[in-house]
Amino acid sequence: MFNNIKHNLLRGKINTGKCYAANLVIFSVMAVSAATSRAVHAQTIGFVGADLTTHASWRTSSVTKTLDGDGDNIYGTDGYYIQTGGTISSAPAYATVARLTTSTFPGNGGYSSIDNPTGSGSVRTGVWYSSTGNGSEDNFASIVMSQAKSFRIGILVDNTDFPDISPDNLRVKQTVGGSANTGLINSYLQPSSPSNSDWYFFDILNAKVGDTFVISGTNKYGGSGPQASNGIGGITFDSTSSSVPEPGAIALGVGAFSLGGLALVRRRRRLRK
Ligand SMILES: [Ca+2]
Ligand SMILES: [Ca+2]
Ligand SMILES: [Ca+2]
Repeated sequence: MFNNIKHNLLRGKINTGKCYAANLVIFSVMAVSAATSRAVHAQTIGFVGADLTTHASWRTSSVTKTLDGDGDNIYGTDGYYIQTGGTISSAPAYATVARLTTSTFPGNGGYSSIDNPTGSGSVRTGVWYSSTGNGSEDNFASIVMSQAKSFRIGILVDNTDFPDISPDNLRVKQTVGGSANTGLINSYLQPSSPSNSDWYFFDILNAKVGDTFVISGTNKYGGSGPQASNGIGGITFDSTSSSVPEPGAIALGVGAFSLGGLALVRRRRRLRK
């Protein structure tokens, strides 16, 4: 008898109230889990902090770097773009990076020198820049994802001879696949000693293939003179862990939805009686 019922259940001939209730609850849990999963894996972008002490020693692992995304005390472990006489680059495996400024400048004696990422010694930095009006927000670079990834970017500023070539605010925003946006983050001469290479870090979490992000910044003293320029010295990439959901929040969500499913089943049973 039992085997017969089980056989018929498997073949879909019997759909008892209990079976319906169980199926509904299971479906409810699956639906909530899927919704929770989508919410947890939405892309987020956030400002992490500024490193105002490492300066030139960005590749020197003996200098502790609490803001390094992967903890090896080397900025740009996954990749980097540094403007010098040309652009020294090592592309990250998970994204394509493009310069969006109108111009590049190789630097001069007043620009900071930093660790040479391709050998010993140091390299003099320059900038990816555009010359625009005062207060203009200019795009510096785009990042197009070729793999799903959570990562941290570092942006090199305050490396120039005229300090106001560096932007006074930075922003990272998503332009394809979503609309995440950090808002403008103050990056103006922090602290007040200029031309010593500062690094500003932003996390991009749960990025998907095809997502596009843009780094931009506002032009301090745009309009005329050398300070009309608005630019950054480079970008670094390091892996970082993605955000994880609060276990309590998920359990509550599933429980609340399941109770709702059970209430619906009970109401339908009452109607049948
Ligand atoms: Ca690193
Ligand atoms: Ca400027
Ligand atoms: Ca500084």
